[in-house]
Amino acid sequence: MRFPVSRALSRAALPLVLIGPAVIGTAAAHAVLERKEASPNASYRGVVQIMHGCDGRPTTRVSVTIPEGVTGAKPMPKPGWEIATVKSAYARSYPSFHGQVSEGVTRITWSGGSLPDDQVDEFTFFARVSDSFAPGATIYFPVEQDCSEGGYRWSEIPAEGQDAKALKAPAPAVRIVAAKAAAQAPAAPAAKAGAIAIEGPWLRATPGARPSPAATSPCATPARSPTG
Ligand SMILES: [Cu+2]
Repeated sequence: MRFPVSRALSRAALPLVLIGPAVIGTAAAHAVLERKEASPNASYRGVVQIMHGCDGRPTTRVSVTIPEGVTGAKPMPKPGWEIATVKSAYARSYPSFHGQVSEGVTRITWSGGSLPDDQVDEFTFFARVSDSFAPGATIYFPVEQDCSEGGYRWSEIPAEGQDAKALKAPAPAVRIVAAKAAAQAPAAPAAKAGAIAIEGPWLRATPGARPSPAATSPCATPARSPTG
């Protein structure tokens, strides 16, 4: 057991060792959402923060996937960046501010800009968190980050009981909490679509996202080419 592991390390881990301090410095950064909590039946301001480029190269494209159950997503324009959206049918219809909705934006992409590695920026959208999430659930907004060369896929979902900090390329996560306003309608029976039902599709949608033990940190090496 030990021999194959050390052989794998000798091949794969050398670049990681060489840039070790840089990895430690940015380990908590990655691509994240500024607001880490949202409530059912409430709007959510999603601010994707890009904290670094790819091994010194500038970020040129940021694309966020809006998960099922998050409706009415709209990007905020951003000077210097072009916006593209993908609209798809939802798995079901959801109540919204203007009646039921059964389709909407499921992906937002900003491209054409150039964010230097030593600067940070934010890419903002608004959406509505539906009643299909119960407090305690976590929803994920996978982010693709492409640079002038290379890129990252922030799409890993922690397994049950796994600490997201252990992931090499965690998907930005938002925890569902009960709305604070006690005056609102009594707690909706939202538990019918609990965490398992919601997280299942993402686990299936990101096969192979779990890193192998010898995988290098995505902060160390561009994980995939933009065309990948
Ligand atoms: Cu990072």
